[in-house]
Amino acid sequence: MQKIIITGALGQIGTELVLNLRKKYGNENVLATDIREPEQGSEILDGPFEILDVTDKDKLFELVKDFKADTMMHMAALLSATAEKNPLFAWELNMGGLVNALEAAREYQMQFFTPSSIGAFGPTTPKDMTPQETIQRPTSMYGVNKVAGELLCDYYHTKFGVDTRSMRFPGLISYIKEPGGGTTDYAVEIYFKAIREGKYNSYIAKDTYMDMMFMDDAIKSIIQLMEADGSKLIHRNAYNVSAMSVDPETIKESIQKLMPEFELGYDVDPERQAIADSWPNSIDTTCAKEEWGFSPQYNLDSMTELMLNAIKEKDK
Ligand code: AKB
Repeated sequence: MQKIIITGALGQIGTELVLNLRKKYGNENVLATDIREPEQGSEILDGPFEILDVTDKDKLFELVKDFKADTMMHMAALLSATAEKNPLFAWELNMGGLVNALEAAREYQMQFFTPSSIGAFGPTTPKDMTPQETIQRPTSMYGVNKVAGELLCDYYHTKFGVDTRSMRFPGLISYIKEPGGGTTDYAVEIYFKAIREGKYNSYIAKDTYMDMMFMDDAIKSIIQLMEADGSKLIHRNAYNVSAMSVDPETIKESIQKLMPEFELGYDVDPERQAIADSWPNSIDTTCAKEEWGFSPQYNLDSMTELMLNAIKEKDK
C-alpha cells in the first residue's frame, strides 16, 4: 500500500481509517472521498479530498487514474437499519458501488479492501460461536448485499486475480465519529448518553447478544490484513472478527463499575430488534487468528473506560 483511495471516508470507519493511514503513509498518499463535503475545519481536509458518488463509475475511474492509486478501500455503503427502510436504493448503492470499485481495482491493478459484516449471517446460521464457513441465508437487504459482496470479491480474485481482502465486522465502538443507521449503534449511543445524561433507553432488548469491537482494533486489523502474506489467506472474503459478545445489560454493568449511578431502560424498536435477532450471538474468529494473526487489544472493560474518558474530554 503506497497510494490509497478510500470511498465513504466520512463514515464511522472511513473517518478513523483515513486519519490512521495518513499517519502511517503520509497525508498526500491517502485520497479521501465521500458523497458529501466534510465539515469546515475537519481533519479530513488536512490531506486530499474529492467528492465521489460511488455509483458514478466514470468519476471513480478518473480519480483512481489521476491519483495513481495502488490500493482501494471501499467503505461507502448503507448500514443495516437504513438499508431496510429503502431496500432498492440499498441494492443500487451497496452493490452498484461495490462492482464499480472492483472494476476499478481490476482495471488499475489495485489491492482491494471492503468490509463485510455479521449481517452476512441469518436466522438459520448457528447462533453461538458461528463458524467461518457456515449457512449464510440473511433476511435483511444489508445481509443480502454483504453475502453477494463476499461472493463477488471472491469472484474477482479467482477470475481476474484481484487481491481482494475483507472481514465480517461486528458492531464497531468509537468516540471520534458516531455511526448512523446500524443495528449495533446502541452500543455506541449508550456511552454518549451515559456521560451526557447519566441514563440510556436501549432500542435493543435485554438478552440480545451481538459481537462488538473497539474501532482502534478494527483499524489495526484492516492494516494487518492488507499487509498479510496473501499466500496464507485461505478465507480472504471475508474473515470473522470480533472482540466481545455483549447484550445491553453487559455493557450497563461495565459502565456501572465506573459510574454506579448510570441507569439503563428499554424502548425496543421492533425493526432493529428483528435484524438483531437474525444475527449470531457470537462468532468464531479462529481463521483470522491463524491466517493473519488477528489479535484485538481491547476487552469490554478496557474499552468502556476509554470510551467514557474520551467522551468526557470531547465534551469539555
Ligand atoms: C450495522 O449494525 O448495520 C453494522 C454492522 C454490524 O454491520 N454496524
